[in-house]
Amino acid sequence: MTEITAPKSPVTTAEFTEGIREQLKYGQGVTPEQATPADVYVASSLVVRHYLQDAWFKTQQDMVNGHTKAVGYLSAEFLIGKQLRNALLNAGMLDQFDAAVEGLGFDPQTVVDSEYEPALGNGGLGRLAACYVDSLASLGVPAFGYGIQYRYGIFRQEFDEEGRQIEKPEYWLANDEPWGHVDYNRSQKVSFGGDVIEKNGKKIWKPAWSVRAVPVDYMVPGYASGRVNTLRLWSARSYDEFDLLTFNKSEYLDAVKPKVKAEDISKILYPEDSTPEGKQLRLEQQYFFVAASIQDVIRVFYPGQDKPDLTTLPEKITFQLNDTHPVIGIPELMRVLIDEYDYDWDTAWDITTKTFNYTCHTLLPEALEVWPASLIGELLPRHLDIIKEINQHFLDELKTKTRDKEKIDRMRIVTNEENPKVRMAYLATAGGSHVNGVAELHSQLLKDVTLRDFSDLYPDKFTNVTNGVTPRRFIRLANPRLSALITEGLGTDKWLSDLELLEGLVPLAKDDEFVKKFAAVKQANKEDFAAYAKREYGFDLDPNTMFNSMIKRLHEYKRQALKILALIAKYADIKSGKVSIDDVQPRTVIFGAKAAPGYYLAKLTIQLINNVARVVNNDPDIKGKLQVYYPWNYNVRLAQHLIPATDLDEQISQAGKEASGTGNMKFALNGALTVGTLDGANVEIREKVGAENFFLFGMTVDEVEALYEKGYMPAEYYERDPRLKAAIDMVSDGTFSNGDRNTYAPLVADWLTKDWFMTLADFTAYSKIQSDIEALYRDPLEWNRKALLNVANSGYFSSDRSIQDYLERIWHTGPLA
Ligand code: AZC
Repeated sequence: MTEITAPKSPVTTAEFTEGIREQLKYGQGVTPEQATPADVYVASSLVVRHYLQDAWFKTQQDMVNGHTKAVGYLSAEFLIGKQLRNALLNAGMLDQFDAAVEGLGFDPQTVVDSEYEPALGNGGLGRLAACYVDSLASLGVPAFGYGIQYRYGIFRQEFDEEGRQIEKPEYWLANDEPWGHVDYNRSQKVSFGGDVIEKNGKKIWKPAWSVRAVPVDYMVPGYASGRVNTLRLWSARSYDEFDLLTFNKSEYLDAVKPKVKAEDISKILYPEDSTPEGKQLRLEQQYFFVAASIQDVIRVFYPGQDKPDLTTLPEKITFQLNDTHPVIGIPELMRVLIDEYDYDWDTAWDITTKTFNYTCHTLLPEALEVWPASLIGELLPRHLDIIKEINQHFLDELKTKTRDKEKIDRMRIVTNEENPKVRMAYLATAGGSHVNGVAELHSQLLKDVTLRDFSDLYPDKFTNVTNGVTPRRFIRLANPRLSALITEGLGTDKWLSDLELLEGLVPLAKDDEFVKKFAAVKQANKEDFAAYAKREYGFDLDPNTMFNSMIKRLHEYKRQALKILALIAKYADIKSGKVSIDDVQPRTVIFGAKAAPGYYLAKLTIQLINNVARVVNNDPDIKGKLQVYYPWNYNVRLAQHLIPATDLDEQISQAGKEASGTGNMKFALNGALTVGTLDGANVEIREKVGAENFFLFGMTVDEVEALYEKGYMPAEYYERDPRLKAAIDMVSDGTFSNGDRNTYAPLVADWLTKDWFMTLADFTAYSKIQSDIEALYRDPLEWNRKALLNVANSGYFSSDRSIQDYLERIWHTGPLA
């Protein structure tokens, strides 16, 4: 007997149907006969909200009245993905929805697909934040996600005739957006600019302009927890209405100017990933959402109090800083405590350091934000004062801890130079209780390299929390077939809230019949994906080939170039007759990746991939055995379709560069085998699933360091491996640019003279591991056995486990009673 623990539905099918009818009538103003799937989507979403409302109120009340410290997850990005199906699942209304919608004559999938995906994030960091709010609610931990409701999310990616990336604005709010509740009555004022004056020894900030931060609230229903948390995304609105008295026609543009400026703050997400652009607007965005959130917390936890006792703040909430983007919150809380509530410096510092913690998501030094002090001074003059004072106190403290002057100098929060800079990662480390990396290896490297001086002097601050992903969205919703098989195999669906139960599948890997069922699930998913790719992109994928995916941001360190060069080498082998086409194992390679709009080499790599696809897919000599597809505009939806259909996934970053990766976890949990380097969470995935179930290749962190040390000469590798040479020559000779030898010249020049991430040095090892991969794939039963063991042993990578780790190691709080 299978034990089903799915949440009890708060609604019957009849009630759901009635709810949709009501919403269509009074909300959308249409009859069920006139309604489109988009209307039904909006109506259904409102019905879900309606039935969640009481649980939402209760969660808020328990949070404020109870004694459980809440979590405030401060993040510039929340890449939440489509909401409806996820909310239905978590709240236990999936069946009622399906039945109600069908009863009204609509196809549930079409209705769900009408939702516009909110793309309020760039990649891993934003998606992680979304998984974490899901897990917090599912564990019943009181929490707020705080961020920005950008009007334009990450750009929509298109490809032009030449295969180049084109960025189009993504106006996701063009239609009804039933999930976000705009709460004008709980707005906050956020100010900028101006001067600081001194009066009776007290500093007073006289800002020059202000914007109104309006909260837009998203319900975050927990899975089967009965709890509903809040994701509060701030939208910037103007205060400055037209000055009607001085208004006349010629001044019209001047009159609307302040409004344009204020509302620009939440207009657009910066499309940078791991390479922040130091722009004033970005700092405005950061301060905007953090300042509004801090005021909001005081409003929520100390309602109606003029003189709240803010020394209790660290008992009410703990703020997690998701990377350096919200770090301006540290001087902001200091300012609020000192300037607005009259606390002395030491008390304020004590409260602040107890309230904040910082997660670092990178190892690339250039991705740690550093702001010119002058810019901060212009925009936030009082904060610059406070930062300088924090710096001074910090240096004084360091002097009591070490006599190493150089070390003290290296640790300065504000640099000592003509145009001083503020290092946000250092400010976060000094101003918070804990600092964590996002995988074991990453946290170790943070301590040993990136923040070494800090970990020397403050070893107890440093800890690790390995990332995780929500099994609700990435297994149950994305892969219903596998979910059903897991439930069948385990005899319970409890794994959805206790993912380590997947271990119960280990013995079934010895059962050939079960492995065959598992293989059939994968095959059906591949067929589904082929149909989806046909429908959405016009691609003709052959589901009887190996599906080999590489989906992630396009960045040199992730080394899409390694994948495409290996592919070209294979193509060259066939073209030159070195390899007979009859011996080629059929493979479909699928890329998904956006590049930052200003990232030249990344964009050129996209162009190359698209043109390799064009040439290879259309070459009759290849007989369809090697196919390359690049579905444009990779997003959460595409991930949910592709991951369950993938046989082999690529995690091939240069060792020591990928902080964690979370795609790697989603793939393992969906029964793909990984080819990867010893980087980020790959290390832990390999440990858990077993070395024999993971295709490892490439240099280690130490080997990479040693090679940098020795002096890396990529051209030597080009000369040494004839297949690598053939591949690069093919890129140069115009094969993939209609004979034009200039198109990829900058890329080739970079590979041969710089190759900062050592793509060439790992090429030979990467090519070699392909024969192991192909040998195994020829034996479907063994391949699937290993894939099943990946599923069975990856339960650790649930975001529920990550949140448990945060609770124990950093937040020191737990579920509401
Ligand atoms: C990413 C890291 O590159 C990735 O390795 C990690 O898994 C993920 O964060 C979540 O921790 N970093 C970013 O996405 N960074 C930015 C600025 O977007």
